[in-house]
Amino acid sequence: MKLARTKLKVNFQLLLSIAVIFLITSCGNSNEETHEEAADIPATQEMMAELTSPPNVPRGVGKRKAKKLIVNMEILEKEGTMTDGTTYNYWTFGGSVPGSFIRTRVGDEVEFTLSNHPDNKLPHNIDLHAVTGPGGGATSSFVAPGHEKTFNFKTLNPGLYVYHCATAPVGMHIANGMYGLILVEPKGGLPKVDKEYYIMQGDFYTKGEHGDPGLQPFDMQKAVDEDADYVVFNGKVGSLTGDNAITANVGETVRLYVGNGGPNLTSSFHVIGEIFDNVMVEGGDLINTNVQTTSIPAGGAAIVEFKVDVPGTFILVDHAIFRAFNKGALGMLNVEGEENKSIYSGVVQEGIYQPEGGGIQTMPDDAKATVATSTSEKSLAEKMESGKQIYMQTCFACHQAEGQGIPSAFPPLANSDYLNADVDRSIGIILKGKTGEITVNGEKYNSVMTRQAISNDEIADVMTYIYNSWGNNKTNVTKARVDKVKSGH
Ligand code: HEC
Ligand SMILES: [Cu+2]
Repeated sequence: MKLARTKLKVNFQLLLSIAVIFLITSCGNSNEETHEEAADIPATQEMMAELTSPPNVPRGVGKRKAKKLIVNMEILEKEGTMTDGTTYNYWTFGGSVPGSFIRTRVGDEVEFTLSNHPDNKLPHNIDLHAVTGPGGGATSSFVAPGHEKTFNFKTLNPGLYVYHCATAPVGMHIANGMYGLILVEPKGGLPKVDKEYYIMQGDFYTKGEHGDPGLQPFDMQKAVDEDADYVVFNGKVGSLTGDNAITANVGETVRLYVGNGGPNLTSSFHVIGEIFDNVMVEGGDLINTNVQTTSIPAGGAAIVEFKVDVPGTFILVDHAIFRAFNKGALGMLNVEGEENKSIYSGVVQEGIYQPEGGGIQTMPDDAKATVATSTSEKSLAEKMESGKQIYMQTCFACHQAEGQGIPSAFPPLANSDYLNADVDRSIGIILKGKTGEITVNGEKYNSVMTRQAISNDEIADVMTYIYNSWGNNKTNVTKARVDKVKSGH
């Protein structure tokens, strides 16, 4: 460890002395000068950004000049595995949780295009903490399914930054996986290391308990209460264990880009059996050395570096330790190579954390499937129950928890004269979508609701739920009625 530290320190010292020379030669307020300098760096040539999914990171910027960097990011809403037997509807930047890693250098002019796949159900946007500008780009990137938007920004401050969706309800978009990291390297790049990896923690809130089987819908109340069912690295339990473990060889230097998407919990990031030689605290310029556990706030990041001196399995955890062993925040770094008895003489207790370590917990088997089943004879109570779940999964993001909608964007379903006036017309809206001007409770709306990809049975349940909530006319919508509207007679 000593060796690496000296080597890295030399590099950092070099960087420091360059910075000092720069400060001496420039005059006035140091921060602003640096800033203006960055703003004035020309970015002439164009270059496509390499984007990677976790735990991989793109090649470093090295000595390259600032460029016009083209970033094409696609939003995909897709079902994925949370843990064995449990799936979740993730909303993603680039198809992974966390989203694609973006690597830039100071002075790059980023041309960012955000595309929202036509099969998606919701509008989204992006707020990059590396952006100097309103909403970090959010105001310029709000994009509906089947559309794309482009905006430009210049990277002024080096560091490791979180990006995330900032579309209402923001907490829900983040809780569903809409976050990732963007690295802005200083001029000349970060010092060279042997291995680099991308890890991001996130907390998830599901209707069922941890380990309950089936497709688990998002649970708004648990999210508000910060009562996480899953706390994981890279979007799911086991993303960094077993065959998915990250690797290094004895003697190599390792750099981890660690972010925390939240939405709620602060990470106490720790690697069992290692000491971080360097931590770039909060992803900024401050370097702390010889760190055991580093605190990473929601919406924050840190860069940690260490040299691996002995072989074995090193466990990455959130040291708020029930999260690691009971909620999934556990990963593995497998190090291969020669033993070094002078550093570690004892039995290498590889696998000691295994029994719990997989993060795959066997839970009491009283879990009830939460997926709507299609029985023909459902009671009103059953339909209300199932309909509420579908509503919270599919309609809630736009029409809001109490059906109140969002003024001038999404019409209310609560006490809606439009809804109550014509049941078949409303069923048709779910089946086929709706565009063009409508008037709901005296307010005009002229927007787009995309066709909702749910079964006729689910439409019957969700409409029954809506009609029997919030002061509506109490219609019990049957599947037969939905079938009839669909077939057009
Ligand atoms: C992506 C956002 C979005 C989602 C998701 C969404 N809607 Fe809508 N909905 C809208 C918009 C926008 C309109 C108004 C369309 C227009 O202006 O023509 C609308 C209109 C409606 C209307 C008619 C107007 C009213 O207020 O009575 C109903 C009924 C409705 N939606 C029901 C649903 C149901 C049920 C779901 C879930 C299965 C759902 N919507 C999901 C955006 C959405
Ligand atoms: Cu979003």
